[in-house]
Amino acid sequence: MPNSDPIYVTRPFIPPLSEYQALLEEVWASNILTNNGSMTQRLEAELTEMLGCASFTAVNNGTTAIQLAIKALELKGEIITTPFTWIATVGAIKAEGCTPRFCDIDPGTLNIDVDKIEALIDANTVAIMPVHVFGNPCDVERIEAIATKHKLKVIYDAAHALGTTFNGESVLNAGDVSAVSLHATKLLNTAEGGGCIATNPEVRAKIQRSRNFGLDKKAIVVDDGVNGKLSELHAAMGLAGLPYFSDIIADRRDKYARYAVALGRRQGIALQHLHGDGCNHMYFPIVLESEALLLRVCDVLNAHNIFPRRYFYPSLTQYESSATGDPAPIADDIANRILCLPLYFDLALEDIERICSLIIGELP
Ligand code: T4K
Repeated sequence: MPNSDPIYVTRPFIPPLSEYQALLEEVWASNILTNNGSMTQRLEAELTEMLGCASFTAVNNGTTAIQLAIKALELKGEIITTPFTWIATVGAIKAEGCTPRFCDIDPGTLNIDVDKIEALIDANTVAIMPVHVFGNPCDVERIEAIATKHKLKVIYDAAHALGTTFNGESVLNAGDVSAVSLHATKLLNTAEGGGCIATNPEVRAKIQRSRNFGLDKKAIVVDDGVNGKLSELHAAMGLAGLPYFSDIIADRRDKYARYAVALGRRQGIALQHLHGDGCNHMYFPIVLESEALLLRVCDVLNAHNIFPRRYFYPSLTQYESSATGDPAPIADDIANRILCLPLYFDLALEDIERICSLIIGELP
């Protein structure tokens, strides 16, 4: 049945309450509420196996995951990222005492423009932090080649990329560390949460210590740390959602395709160019030919109780607190014209049809 309630850009996937309750009963019986209890350890083990990634260290959110990655790699200096991202990317870099530098994006994939990275590398550069924007995998092979050539670390802001693959493998295995988000709006959620995937066991061990104040197994402070732990209640939420993850991904792929068939090849709309076939279809962005058209589309959708979101608007070059002085005209332009349409598990197919018809009615 078409939905008469407001339709937002997303809705969390919420597992059946009885399945969450069964896990909470185990938590109650154990008396362990946090500090790397059995729920957290199970979530880490099951995610590692399900995703086929090198490891998974659960933390309290995706922003902390980026900060812990920077800490573990002991970075001090400039980190090249893009301004077409959530403010958390830049906030985490700055919180760790590093300096963000902006590379422009590719107008098709919306990811970092790999051809423009080397021009930004100088003696102060310590790392590259590309973002898998909307779950679309970056060109990880070319980024690795540049990092190796210039002896730089790579941290992927993989907040959107849980379940994304590249060349048949989890994209989370690329780079030195990938930082994911398990926020309520993500494909698998722990309400708030995140995780670090590190391929090197020493880096992984450092992240595990740093999320717990930098303490080692004897409770001696051996690393720079924070409180980045995931609670058992949050971990249980993730465990309750895990059995549904493959259904969620399949549902996204189907709904994404329906949007793409209806809106692709229309005058006035461009779709994100997917890199390979491993995108998890976390969001459905459309790039409209002008901001005026975007505002008209928003008005008509809002009038029908439908609320898409302007992710990521504005470009982070536009905020005084995040601007780096590096120009990024493509990111600035795209940020003004991009709109993420509603896409989530409970979204009715009739609503997708309705959203597409309303948009098509506004096109030139
Ligand atoms: N890097 C990137 C590239 C990121 O996109 C993010 C976060 C991060 C790093 C940092 O990860 P975390 O530290 O957050 O784990 C949301 C999320 O809060 C944020 O996680 C996400 N990216 C960002 C792109 O979007 P808002 O402010 O847009 O969320 P909000 O509350 O407006 O929610 C959007 C819609 O979802 C609402 O209109 C209704 C629906 N909703 C939301 C929540 C939270 C629900 O139905 N239920 C809910 O519980 O930031």
